[in-house]
Amino acid sequence: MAGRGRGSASSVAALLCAAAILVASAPGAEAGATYLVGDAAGWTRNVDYGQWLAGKTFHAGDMLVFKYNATYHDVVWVSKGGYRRCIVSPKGRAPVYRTGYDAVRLHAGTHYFICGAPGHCQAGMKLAVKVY
Ligand SMILES: *[C@@H]1O[C@H](CO)[C@@H](O)[C@H](O)[C@H]1NC(C)=O
Ligand SMILES: [Cu+2]
Repeated sequence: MAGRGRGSASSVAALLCAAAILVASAPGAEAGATYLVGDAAGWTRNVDYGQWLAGKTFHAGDMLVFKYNATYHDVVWVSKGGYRRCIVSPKGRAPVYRTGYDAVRLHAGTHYFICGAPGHCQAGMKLAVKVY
């Protein structure tokens, strides 16, 4: 009985220890770089975001900031298919940002963003970011 008690106590200690390690690593994970999408042009039509991406390497924890006029634009985090076909998919489920100044924290993988306003994605408002 006493042994079992000590066993569960040390399990709790191990959990607390693991939690402490997670908390300790969190500040490092947040210390990523911040990128203003499109630099001075911001998030708008007729910008070559492929060119903006050239030479940049993104890491988990980095942040993208989309700056735009919210009267005309928004930011929709879509699937690969949504990006390729310029459609918001899956319908109604993709995160949509529309404040005009949206910061998005990136995790590892490839992430796809488009503007949801009619015709804007086709006019170049699309961004595919590979994150390491
Ligand atoms: C957005 O565009 C509208 C209409 O052209 C303009 O009145 C407004 O000042 C713009 N907002 C920003 C933040 O530029
Ligand atoms: Cu737009």
